[in-house]
Amino acid sequence: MSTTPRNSGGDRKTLVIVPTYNEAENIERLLPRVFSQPIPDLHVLVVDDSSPDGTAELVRRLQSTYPGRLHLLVREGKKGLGSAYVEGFRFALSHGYGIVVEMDADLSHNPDDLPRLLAELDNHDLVIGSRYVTGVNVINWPLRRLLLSLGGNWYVRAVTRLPVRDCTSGFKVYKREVLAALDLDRIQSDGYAFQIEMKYRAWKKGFRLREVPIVFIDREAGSSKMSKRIVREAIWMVWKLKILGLVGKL
Ligand SMILES: Nc1nc2c(ncn2[C@@H]2O[C@H](COP(=O)(O)OP(=O)(O)O)[C@@H](O)[C@H]2O)c(=O)[nH]1
Ligand SMILES: [Mg+2]
Repeated sequence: MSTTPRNSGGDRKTLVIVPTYNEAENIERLLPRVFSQPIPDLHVLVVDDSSPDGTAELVRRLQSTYPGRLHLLVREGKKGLGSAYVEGFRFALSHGYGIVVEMDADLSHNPDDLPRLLAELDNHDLVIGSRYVTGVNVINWPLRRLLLSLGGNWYVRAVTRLPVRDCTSGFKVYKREVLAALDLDRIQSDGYAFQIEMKYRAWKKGFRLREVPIVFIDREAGSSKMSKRIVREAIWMVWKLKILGLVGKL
């Protein structure tokens, strides 16, 4: 398998979108690792929900280190991961990015995996960094969290038939065409449900999905924003998606 990045042409600018809520410590460590990847025309957009820990101010200060390549969107109040990504997608589409990456700020997603994920775009439209294609590649999660993730993925596949092992993965690479084909106004889910919804909608539109094995390491700094509400939302959302798919209203 080649690891040559796909975006060698001038029109294949890549945008890595990183949503943040109280990730000052992590974003400072993440950014140099992303920008050191051998990927041409690589930009980052941080979408911060006015984190009380000053994540946005820190990013603003770092902008001079990466002139013109580090973008920041600050929203008023914590509005959720899903809508942060949707705003990021709109930014990507309106600024001519050809490749768009979803990535967590907490270093659970390894920036060194980016070239390997991007290389798969030669033959696919949505590439998913997957914890579950080669066994279970998750480090440092409590057993309860792992069982919730594995059980959740089984449930999503059983209900929707989405042919993906890691339906809730948030490490993803889209070709611009995928985002342009989706009606972003309709995407209102958050957390797990958002990750499932994006994959399901892309699959239903006939785009080619590909899972690439990654190792997911639980965060060392900061705290998780996972909640019972996010799990509940995902439980009913898969039925909503399935029904919308069946009646052709996706
Ligand atoms: N902008 C924004 N980012 C969020 C929000 N909730 C979570 N995030 C970010 O989404 C990413 C994943 O969240 P995380 O809490 O690590 O989820 P977990 O890995 O499932 O425990 C991290 O970069 C968070 O800072 C939110 O409401 N708004
Ligand atoms: Mg995390």
